[in-house]
Amino acid sequence: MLKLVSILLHISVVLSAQSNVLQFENLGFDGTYWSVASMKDLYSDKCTCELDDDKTSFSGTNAPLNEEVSVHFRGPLVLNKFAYYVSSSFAIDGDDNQDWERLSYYDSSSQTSENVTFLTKAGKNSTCLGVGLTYADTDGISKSDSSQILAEDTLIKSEEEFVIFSNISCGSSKVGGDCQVYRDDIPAYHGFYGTTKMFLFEFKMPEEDSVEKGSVYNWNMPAIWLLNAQIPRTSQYSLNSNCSCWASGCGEFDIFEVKNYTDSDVDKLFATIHDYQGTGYINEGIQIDSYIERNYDETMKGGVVFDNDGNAIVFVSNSTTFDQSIGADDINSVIKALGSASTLELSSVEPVSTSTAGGSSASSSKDSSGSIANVSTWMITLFTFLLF
Ligand SMILES: *[C@@H]1O[C@H](CO)[C@@H](O)[C@H](O)[C@H]1NC(C)=O
Ligand SMILES: *[C@@H]1O[C@H](CO)[C@@H](O)[C@H](O)[C@H]1NC(C)=O
Ligand SMILES: *[C@@H]1O[C@H](CO)[C@@H](O)[C@H](O)[C@H]1NC(C)=O
Ligand SMILES: *[C@@H]1O[C@H](CO)[C@@H](O)[C@H](O)[C@H]1NC(C)=O
Ligand SMILES: *[C@@H]1O[C@H](CO)[C@@H](O)[C@H](O)[C@H]1NC(C)=O
Ligand SMILES: *[C@@H]1O[C@H](CO)[C@@H](O)[C@H](O)[C@H]1NC(C)=O
Ligand SMILES: CC(=O)N[C@H]1CO[C@H](CO)[C@@H](O)[C@@H]1O
Repeated sequence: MLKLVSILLHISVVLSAQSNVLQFENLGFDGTYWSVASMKDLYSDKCTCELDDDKTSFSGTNAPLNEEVSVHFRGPLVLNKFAYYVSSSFAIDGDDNQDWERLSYYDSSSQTSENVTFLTKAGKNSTCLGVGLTYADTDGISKSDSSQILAEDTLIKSEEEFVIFSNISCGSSKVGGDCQVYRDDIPAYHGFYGTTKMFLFEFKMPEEDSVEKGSVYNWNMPAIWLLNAQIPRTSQYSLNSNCSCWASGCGEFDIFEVKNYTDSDVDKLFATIHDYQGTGYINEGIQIDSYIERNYDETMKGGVVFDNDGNAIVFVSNSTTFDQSIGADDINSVIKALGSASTLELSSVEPVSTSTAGGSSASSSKDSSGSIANVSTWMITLFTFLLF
């Protein structure tokens, strides 16, 4: 018993460890989710959403996060640089790697932008979809009538958000269309495709000094995350789980997220996946228990690499570069130089007991304890620990 207690103590030390590399392994599984089929009466009390009768199936490496994703930012945050890359073949431990080619780019200081569209929640407020997306003005949060890029050093405050999509417009909104069904009063763009893709950021997450504590829910809790691009095009924050594919697990990947403003957590950036791989609890998701330190005063650089072996590697490194092309070996050595990663190997399946849980039941999972997922998380951490 004492031995168990001491092992558990060791685990809790490992659980709260600071790291510069957080790595999910075995990412991707065979599953299904429901896309939205229709949205009606957006601005009346009769507002309704319906999911497609046919499930959308996904499978393979990094699925469903191999689908197109949009990139989301919450303040307090300054985005200095953003870049999106693809590679035809890259594995973090592989030896047949191809270079990364940059397909999208934004640089605040030179006011350069390639293949990006900044959107924000400044549209009309629908009864069941919430506030719609519009083009973001140069401050990141006001409505613009056309695509703009953020002004140099734009600081968004707590709770404020903007999103980056590609500059490729969606075809018509319909089931089976290139962007599926989307809210018809938004500028709708494609997200960023790829099984093997990489997002790099240069950013600041300064202390909140202008919004009063307690006045907003996500006070002093900056974040950078990815959503299946269908989600924001229908509804990001609807309480009605039929208004987006999120609740049925089309995918969210939190790259750098402060999850609580308490003193012990406000400087910790966690990485979390929200889908049903190895968990039945979409709200909690699966989090790597180690964290990256939030640096208030310095510019941070880093990002996430999705490789073709099912690894998703979140890292911060001052050696991060944003060149048009980045050598496979260069990325590998940037990451390797950071020391050993805190890893979490995902289970290959969704739990049987919840595999039939669709959008409608998922919204009630918020209060569930998630104990099964946590036990396996602990065991994996324990194995990692004992191996050292
Ligand atoms: C999208 O971005 C690319 C790269 O910057 C550019 O060549 C292209 O003209 C842009 N397309 C549109 C529709 O803005
Ligand atoms: C949008 O409307 C809902 C009620 O339908 C309300 O609760 C919410 O505060 C509104 N949001 C904004 C930003 O006005
Ligand atoms: C813009 O990004 C999208 C990402 O989905 C990609 O398909 C497209 O090829 C990119 N455009 C250019 C000009 O690189
Ligand atoms: C979602 O749609 C299903 C099927 O039409 C329905 O049974 C369920 O009540 C809806 N859920 C919500 C939250 O409206
Ligand atoms: C932060 O932690 C406190 C205390 O544990 C809790 O009451 C609060 O709900 C948490 N806030 C968030 C946003 O999770
Ligand atoms: C990056 O550089 C800054 C400023 O020199 C430093 O404070 C920070 O610790 C460095 N970050 C990493 C991950 O090495
Ligand atoms: C009861 C409990 O400890 N739940 C935790 C399980 O793990 C998730 C992350 O994987 C946490 O968010 C839950 O709080």
